[in-house]
Amino acid sequence: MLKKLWAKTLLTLTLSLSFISIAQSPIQGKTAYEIFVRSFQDFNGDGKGDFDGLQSRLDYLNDGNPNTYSDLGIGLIWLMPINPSPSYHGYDVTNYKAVNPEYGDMEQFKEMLAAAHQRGIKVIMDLVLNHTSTNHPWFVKSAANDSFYRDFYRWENTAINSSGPWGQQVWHSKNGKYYYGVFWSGMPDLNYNYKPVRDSIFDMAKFWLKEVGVDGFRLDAVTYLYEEGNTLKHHPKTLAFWKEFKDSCKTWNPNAYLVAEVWDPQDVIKQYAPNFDHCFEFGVSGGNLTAINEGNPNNLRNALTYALANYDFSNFLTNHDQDRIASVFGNNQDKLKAAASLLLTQPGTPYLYYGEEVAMLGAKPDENIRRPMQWSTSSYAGFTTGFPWRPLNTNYAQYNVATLKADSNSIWNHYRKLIHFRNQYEAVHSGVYKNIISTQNEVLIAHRYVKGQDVYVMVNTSGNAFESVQFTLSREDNKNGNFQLKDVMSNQSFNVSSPNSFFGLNLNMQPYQTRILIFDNATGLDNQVGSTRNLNVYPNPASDKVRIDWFGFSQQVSIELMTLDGKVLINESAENNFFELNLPKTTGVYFIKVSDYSGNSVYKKLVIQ
Ligand SMILES: [Ca+2]
Ligand SMILES: [Ca+2]
Repeated sequence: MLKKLWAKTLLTLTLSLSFISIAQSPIQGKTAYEIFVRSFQDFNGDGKGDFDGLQSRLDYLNDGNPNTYSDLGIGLIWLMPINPSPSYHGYDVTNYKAVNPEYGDMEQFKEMLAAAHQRGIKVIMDLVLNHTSTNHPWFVKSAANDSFYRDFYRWENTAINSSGPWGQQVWHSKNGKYYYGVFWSGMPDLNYNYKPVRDSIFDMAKFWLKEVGVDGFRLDAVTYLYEEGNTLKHHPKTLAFWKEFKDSCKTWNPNAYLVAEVWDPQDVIKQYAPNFDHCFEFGVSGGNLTAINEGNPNNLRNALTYALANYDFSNFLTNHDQDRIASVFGNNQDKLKAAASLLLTQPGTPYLYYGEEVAMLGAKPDENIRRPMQWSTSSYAGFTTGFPWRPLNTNYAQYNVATLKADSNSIWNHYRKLIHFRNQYEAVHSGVYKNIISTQNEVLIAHRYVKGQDVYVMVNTSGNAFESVQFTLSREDNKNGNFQLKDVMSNQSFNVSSPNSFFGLNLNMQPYQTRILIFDNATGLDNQVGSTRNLNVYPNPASDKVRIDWFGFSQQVSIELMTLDGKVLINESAENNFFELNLPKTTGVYFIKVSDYSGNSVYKKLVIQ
């Protein structure tokens, strides 16, 4: 309903906060998923996840069929380090051109890669270029004073007492000399001033893109490559290196995708952004958490405003370096759903961290936020038939894929629904983002649109219920008239009247509720505009039989022929995507209804003559 007084006041505010989306990356529109291979799925029973195990779970992420909605709808996976390494996490590499034998061999990796590509899933791998392991042959030879390899790392003859960016020891002793390692003595920094280092790294990147066929890289700790004197981060040579690295990767594969970890304030990200397709947006990502934790989306609005004005980006809730979001939110499922709603309706490329969709718990130390994936109620949650490399969370019997998949109100189904909605709606994955001011600051409202498509998202970031949230909207085409809006989360419909291209809404919001409103121009039940499910009936009108085709339903459906007042004349079940229905000897207007076990249904009018 239109409330003219406040509608006028809010009009100016609404208009002043719109942004235009910018550059398109090679993975535009995809939803991404971060995987720790060691913890995802063990195939050979040694208790450690591997490439074969990952391949066996690809259908879970995306079965490759755009007409099924039982998978998660993932279009890109980021594999945490897969190179050989003495550590469990792999962020200290011993061979840049090989895969970790604990995960499988190169043939198994390539087979998994091909299986992912068949499903439309792109695969990027972590590259850790700032440092290696002390076990890397380069360092072993360097420490032994090999004439070619000595300068692969930085050595000093005398102890240097200067400390690192966060006050840590950065010079470490070895054989009476000292080498530089910004993170840890076990991770010596490579010396990028020495041309053979740079050449080796470029050669390695070319190998993965051209010979192996990965789709790009997630680049670790990109700010630390070069250091001189007291400049230990953000050295101009570091920025220049990444520009050259990006240009080279694009010549080897024009669709290569590079996403960088720049764990810094937004003005720093802005400096790095042109040298990658994306940087991870720690401001927006942190803003998602504080919005829900504080019931106040102001910081998130500000972070989005800055990011949208300056660069394209990737975002997330938490990653492998941070306490898992289910632990941050005390396993409050409503808060977890609200955070997922923010992430999956935002601009940027959203990254899920594996297990987030089943509310996996985990707080530091790091090993505890990288535990085995929770697949089912069976022993070790279906992760391994052996003994897991790391204990599982004790609550896996309740929080696992199989259990949550069967519960239509679960966090898992919330993620699935939102990802498929995002995949389907260009307005959401690539459209303009316009912040809408309402009478309730705690409710974040966004108008996402592209030409011919409007989506309005409302997320209550607070634990309070609101009886009346009032705001003003317009359509992308500025059309006026009478419309029906449908909330795809609750299936509620609202009639709106737009006499002058603006229309007011007054909706209630439950604690942490999400509403996603789309225009539903249906005059009856037979026109489910924007629905993820639909059906075709032909011929129509028909006389003795009709063919019914449907999509968007999982597995078994029931098919009903109904009278206009809901009386069921025929009820059949089917498992394929079509059915030939013999019609009764009658005439008139009827409904065909297709529905599934979850209660999802679509109707179509059928005229029998
Ligand atoms: Ca294994
Ligand atoms: Ca460095």
